[in-house]
Amino acid sequence: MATQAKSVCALDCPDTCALVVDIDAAGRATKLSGDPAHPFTRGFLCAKVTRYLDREYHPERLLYPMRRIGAKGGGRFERVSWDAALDEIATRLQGIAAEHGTESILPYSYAGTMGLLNGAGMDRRFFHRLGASRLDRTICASAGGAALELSQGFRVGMEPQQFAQSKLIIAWGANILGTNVHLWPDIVAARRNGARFYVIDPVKNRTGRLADKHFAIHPGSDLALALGLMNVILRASLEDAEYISAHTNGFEGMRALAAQYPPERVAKLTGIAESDIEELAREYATTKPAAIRVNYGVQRSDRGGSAVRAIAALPVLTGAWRLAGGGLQLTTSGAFEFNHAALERPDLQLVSPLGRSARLVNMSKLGAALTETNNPPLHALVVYNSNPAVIAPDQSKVVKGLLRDDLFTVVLEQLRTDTADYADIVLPVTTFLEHTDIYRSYGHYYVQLARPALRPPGETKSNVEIFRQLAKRMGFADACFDDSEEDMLRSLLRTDSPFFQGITLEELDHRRSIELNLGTGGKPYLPFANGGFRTSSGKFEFGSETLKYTAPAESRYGDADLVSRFPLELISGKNDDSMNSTFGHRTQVDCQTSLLSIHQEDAAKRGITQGMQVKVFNERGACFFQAQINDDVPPGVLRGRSLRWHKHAPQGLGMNHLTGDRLTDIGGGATFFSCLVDVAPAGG
Ligand SMILES: Nc1nc2c(c(=O)[nH]1)N[C@H]1C(S)=C(S)[C@@H](COP(=O)(O)OP(=O)(O)OC[C@H]3O[C@@H](n4cnc5c(=O)[nH]c(N)nc54)[C@H](O)[C@@H]3O)O[C@H]1N2
Ligand SMILES: Nc1nc2c(c(=O)[nH]1)N[C@H]1C(S)=C(S)[C@@H](COP(=O)(O)OP(=O)(O)OC[C@H]3O[C@@H](n4cnc5c(=O)[nH]c(N)nc54)[C@H](O)[C@@H]3O)O[C@H]1N2
Ligand SMILES: [Mo]
Repeated sequence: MATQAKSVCALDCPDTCALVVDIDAAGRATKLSGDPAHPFTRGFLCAKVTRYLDREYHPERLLYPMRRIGAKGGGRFERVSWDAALDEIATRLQGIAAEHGTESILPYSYAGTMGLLNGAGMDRRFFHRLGASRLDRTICASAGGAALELSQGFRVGMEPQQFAQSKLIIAWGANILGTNVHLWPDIVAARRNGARFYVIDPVKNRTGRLADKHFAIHPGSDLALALGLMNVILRASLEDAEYISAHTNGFEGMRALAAQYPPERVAKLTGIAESDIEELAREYATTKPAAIRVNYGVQRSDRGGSAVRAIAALPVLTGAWRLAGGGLQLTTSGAFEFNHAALERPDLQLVSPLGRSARLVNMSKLGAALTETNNPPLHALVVYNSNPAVIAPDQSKVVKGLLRDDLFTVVLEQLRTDTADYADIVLPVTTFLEHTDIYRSYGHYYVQLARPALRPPGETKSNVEIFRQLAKRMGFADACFDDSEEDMLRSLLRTDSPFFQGITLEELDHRRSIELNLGTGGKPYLPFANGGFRTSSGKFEFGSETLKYTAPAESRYGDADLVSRFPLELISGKNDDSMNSTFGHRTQVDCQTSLLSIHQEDAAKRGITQGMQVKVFNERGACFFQAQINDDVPPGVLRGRSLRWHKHAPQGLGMNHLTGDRLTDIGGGATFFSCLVDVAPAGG
């Protein structure tokens, strides 16, 4: 008999959708849809997850443990038993720990699944107990996250449904239709009520095309724009003086800094006309309520952290936080105050051979970590929930590291990714449809639980089970390695946070999705209407002393020598039709990740014509694309869409052969979008 089951989309996306899975009599899923009962999912899915079952049942799904045969990186493997695979891993890790110290072992993971048990659960316990190097997980959101912590003390923002009440919505480096499509209905509702919708983005993507106004800002100059807007607001005395005096610190410094950024100066720094800056500022300050949806695109550049701090100052300056439908959203994740320590057990480091916290290795510098790190050098890498051979910057270095014969690499995966090709041992894992997990969100305030909807195929196991078994193999006797999924869920929910008041595992099992207890009794959640900042001062910290704008070195306005050699800026933003590299197995010729948008002016100068194969290059490497000449980008900017698997790209070269591994100003994040290149016909 056909049935339906509930699940949760585990992909790394702010929307964290509630799913309904149609299952036939043989237990096979026939359809995925958005749960119509979920207040944010509202019964629809994005195009990529609608087709997720192609991936679930892909003929190349990994089903058995495998061991490398032949040369490192050659991608040749033989099937082995789980016992053989786990024994070999344990023996090798023990040997490496004995010879080089436990910190010569590095886990590498990110948000391939957003589930907490499989994303930061038994794995964390395992590596803490082992005394392995700790991974600083900076690849995506750490600059913006750190900025909010410094300014607001707390990574929360507007409830998404409140955007429907806004009268002015600014999507600031936020491709809502591409990466956060479940917010779109609220924007449509607001516009029906007369709201205006503006987009600030160097690229005119689908979201920008649907806006009332699109501001094509120079990449990496958002800090300057925010300072310019503050300049106009303060000059016209449109600030909320009462809110500022009650709830902020450092305002006078901010005023002095903003005074140095009049519109005529900011126009030059940002490429946005003086009159547009003037009007935008006045409109933003006088339209109530006004909302800013800023996404992570803004902070993937050298000055990204400061940019987010300055943007976050705007709703504070105007008191936009006072009203429902006003404020800002970068993330909502800070409200999910689970008992992470009980799940991850950082205390286990004390009983590891190190007896202290292990060193931190920044994941955005993986190439350097594998090829340059000493004391001790890395000798083992365990990868799960991530595909570093594609997604990490400065790929030439990453690949050089992965090719090291004296690096033992284990990869837990669902498909034969590029990273899996470099493994010594590949372990087949379940998908989110096949295991239990619990989910927070970074785009809404619902906590969700998923139980397995489908049977795990072949010999696949979940990350949780694999690390549990590995712990036994390593002789870790601590009781936490016997914990079941239920035990782990209960530990996570053992929290004093008021947000979790009244939320139990039983209730979650029953309802699957529960709104956090935002303490509003059903009224809109206004996190900062009356202050409520969680900085040590309890106030919003303007931090003006750290916010002076200087052009990023890797931009058309930075290092003159570099600019003369590589005059174009490459933005490798998200592809509407994929999820980082998660759908990289698709090789259809229409795959958007092989396209490059270029402006007519830049194309003509280089003899590039429509549809031509082109080579984008800089001092770090090269990558090939098909040119699309259009007005998606202004002159000086190229746009690629991330990310295809290297093995499906010409000469095995991907986007991240071009990007560098410099870190952001705050938070140690990756600077994917501060990237200078040039382009030429591929044949030339
Ligand atoms: N379809 C799809 N959805 C996804 C993903 C995906 O790969 N595909 N990835 C998921 C992940 S991991 C994340 S972190 C989120 C990210 O979601 P977003 O942050 O929305 O995605 P990005 O494409 O990184 O950046 C957003 C926009 O910022 C713009 N941008 C680039 N540089 C600048 C700049 O200097 N200033 C300004 N103002 N804008 C700039 C880009 O052109 C882009 O349109 O999306 C998630 N959702
Ligand atoms: N040039 C450029 N590079 C970028 C970006 C960009 O915009 N431009 N974006 C950056 C950003 S924001 C991010 S977040 C990173 C994302 O980079 P990654 O975190 O590497 O994300 P994905 O490429 O989607 O790969 C996730 C992998 O996890 C696997 N996976 C899923 N579920 C499970 C599971 O339960 N267990 C195990 N073991 N594996 C699982 C999937 O099969 C997939 O291969 O990429 C970064 N790289
Ligand atoms: Mo991300």
